Amino acid sequence: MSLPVDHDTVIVGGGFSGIAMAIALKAAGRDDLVVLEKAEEVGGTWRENRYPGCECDVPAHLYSYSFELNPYWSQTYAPSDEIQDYLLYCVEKYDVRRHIEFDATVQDAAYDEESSTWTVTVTSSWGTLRTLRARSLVLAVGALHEPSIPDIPGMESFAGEMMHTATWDPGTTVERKHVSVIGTGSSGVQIIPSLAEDAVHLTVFQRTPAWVMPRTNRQYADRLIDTFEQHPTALAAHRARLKATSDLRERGLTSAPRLLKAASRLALENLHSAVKSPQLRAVLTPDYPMGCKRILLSSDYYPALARPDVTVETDPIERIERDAVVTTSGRRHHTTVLVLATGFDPVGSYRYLGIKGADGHLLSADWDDGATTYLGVTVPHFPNLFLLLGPNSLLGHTSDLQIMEAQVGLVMRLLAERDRRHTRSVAVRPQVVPGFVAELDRRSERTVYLSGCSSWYLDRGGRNRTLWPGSVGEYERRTTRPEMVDYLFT
Ligand code: N01
Repeated sequence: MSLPVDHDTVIVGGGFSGIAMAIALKAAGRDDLVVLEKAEEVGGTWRENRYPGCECDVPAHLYSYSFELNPYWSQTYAPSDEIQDYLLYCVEKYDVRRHIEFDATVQDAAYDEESSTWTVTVTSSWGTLRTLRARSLVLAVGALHEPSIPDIPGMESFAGEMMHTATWDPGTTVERKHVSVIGTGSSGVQIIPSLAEDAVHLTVFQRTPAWVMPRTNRQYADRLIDTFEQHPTALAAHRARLKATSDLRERGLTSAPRLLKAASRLALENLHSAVKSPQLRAVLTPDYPMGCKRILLSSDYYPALARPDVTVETDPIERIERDAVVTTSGRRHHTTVLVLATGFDPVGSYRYLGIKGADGHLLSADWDDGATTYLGVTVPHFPNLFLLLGPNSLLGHTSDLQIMEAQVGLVMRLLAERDRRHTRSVAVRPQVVPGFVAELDRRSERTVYLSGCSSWYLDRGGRNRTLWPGSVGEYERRTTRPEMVDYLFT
């Protein structure tokens, strides 16, 4: 049965990946598409994360679209508002805005086997509810979208300002306030130095010390920017160099113990030169292999922690009171602003969306025992559904945008093949996926990610269901020449 559709493709999410998907579809003449964005602007994680000090810890020339190189990045690691401006520029340049519906939150989506279409239920902040029918559904909802909020006794009684780093209100001021930060991952390490500058006193609750490498964030000289602007080949060569070294580093960091040892020495030297107190140094020295959690890059984090008006608390938190965070040893840290730098639930976005596929399969139920996909893009029993930057495909220490572009390319190839065969649906064959998951498990065993720490990369069972354990190059090869026999076209 063939049913009329509202759009050929519905894309959920207007962040980097949703916008890239829209651009690729338009370029291929598939412009009957809509991007459903829950907020009032595009940007995804870069629109939401507006905490002081927020920037990208991947060089900007690599953290941008390969098809839209930007000669104007002001410094090696771009601040979040510069990244957001870049994305806004791309939206206008590629005429994507007219395809975006804002204030459109997808509640659920169901696949109809008879018509091979998706029915997507969308709500707005006004409470309106409507449905859209589409042939293909792309979930570009991001892995860093659902904040992970700790369940600490007494949180509801806190009378000051409390926010997660991803919900930081830029109007917040911390001058003359006692601030506490829980969490010392990538977000914590970025926000802590700037809060330390402004607060009367800052208490940092550290559960696990991070490995921190020194970082130099160079301003690009006008002359270099001019060269990049006038000579696109120089700009492309610069990016290619960054890509080559970052891919090498990613591979080395994940599975080359000698390189990791050398990098660990550098990180410890960084700690020694920035922190003079042996007691504080001991507290900040990690006791697990470097790279197991994301390696942090900062040259102002350790100096901030060494300030006299900053306390690093390592006793576990017992409870939160009206105006304090209290540890199990009874220490009471007076707090008027409480910042949760406690990370994200990488499959949270998928859990809250009710995605119902063929034969009664529910994505959240199928993933109850761990998120499984094929190459991070397709899921068995979910025809014409494509994920971007979903589980099984993120990278630990370099630009995820490289993986995302490869995924957009794979989606385009699958759609083209679906058309070429004059079929209405494409889905990964269910029998292909166990082999892929076994490969992920086998290869993850050899990476540093499973070397004895806990991290958001691992699921409840301690398995890596988040990261791609190979190189970017390998991922690009496997998606550029997909094995079409792995897919079912009906
Ligand atoms: O989150 P995290 P994040 N009590 O999960 C602690 C990306 N990112 O937002 O290590 C006390 O890394 C937790 O402690 P522990 C990047 O991909 C990128 O910082 O579990 N502490 C940890 O210290 C990154 O990997 C940029 O023991 C609690 C921290 O909170 C990802 O986002 C910038 C706790 C969480 O660290 C996530 O980073 C920022 C509790 N109950 C983020 N619960 C770029 O520059 C959690 N913690 C690109």
